Amino acid sequence: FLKNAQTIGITCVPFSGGQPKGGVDDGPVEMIRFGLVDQIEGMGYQVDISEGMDKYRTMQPASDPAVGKLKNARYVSMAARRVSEQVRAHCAKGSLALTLGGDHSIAMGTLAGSTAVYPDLCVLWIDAHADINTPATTDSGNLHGCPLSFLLGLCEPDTPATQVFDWIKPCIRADSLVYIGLRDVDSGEKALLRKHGIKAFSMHDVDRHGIGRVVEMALDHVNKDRSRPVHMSFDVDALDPSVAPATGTPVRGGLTFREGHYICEAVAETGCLVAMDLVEVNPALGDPESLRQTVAVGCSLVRCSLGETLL
Ligand code: 4U7
Ligand code: MN
Ligand code: MN
Ligand code: MN
Repeated sequence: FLKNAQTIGITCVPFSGGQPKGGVDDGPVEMIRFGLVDQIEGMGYQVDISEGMDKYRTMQPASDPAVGKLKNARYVSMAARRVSEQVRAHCAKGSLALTLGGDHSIAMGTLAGSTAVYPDLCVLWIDAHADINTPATTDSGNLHGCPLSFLLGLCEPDTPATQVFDWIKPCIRADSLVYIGLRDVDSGEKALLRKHGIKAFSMHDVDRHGIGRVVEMALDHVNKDRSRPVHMSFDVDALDPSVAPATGTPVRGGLTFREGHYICEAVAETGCLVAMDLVEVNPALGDPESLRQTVAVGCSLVRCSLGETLL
């Protein structure tokens, strides 16, 4: 694959169906309003925005009863499928696919799309949460806590959920995934991480080793010689709530402003980034200053991932 794409293909996903709080569907419009497109163009990239903002809201089915414990399953499936087509098209053109969420259930689509073009890519999942609940292990029934179980092929077979999401084929191997930032992992998720030997760097590991070593170890695990394409899925709640307060499931004790940016800079340095998600910015939560701060930090993480701060 070609390192260092010259075009950024943006997919805006104003979608909140993977969790119960309204407002996360306004994440993309707020980041665009903050000037993200001009900022990226100012760095010398071409920007290609694939479609307008309203498509996802209008695709909600009139009736979407729970599928087992899963809420809005049909809506999430339809939205993620559309996202996968957008992201695949961007990647197929050789653009770096940047997806602005929206809640994290949309990663079912972003990774289905990116892996269709780059089957050998590796995944950096930056999050307070592991997002690997299956239809059976989830307590909340919120699909933003489940995308990885579908992508890894860990869902229980032959259930109603597998039918609703039948278009998602397992596309990520357990040894091609690594986490940074974890600090709120459900017991069923811990069992899955152990069972499948999935590498995870929690906040405890960040405290112990420092972010520099953690990112190096994470990249060494999935991308030893820095030759594989990288998809980074960045949930803004990986950051400490003092840095990114406007998000639906904040957890204390997160990454500092610099630690979050360091991850993005180190990924930019590899030249291997082919897709990035920036999700879970919820402008409806908190006061105007929390909103401004969270949107600003989201845009700043994106720019750093595109190499802004490299000399
Ligand atoms: B996010 C949770 F139970 N694990 O499944 C769940 F703690 O995309 C949280 O990382 C999921 O924000 C958080 O509902 C999903 C919960
Ligand atoms: Mn999270
Ligand atoms: Mn998440
Ligand atoms: Mn969250």
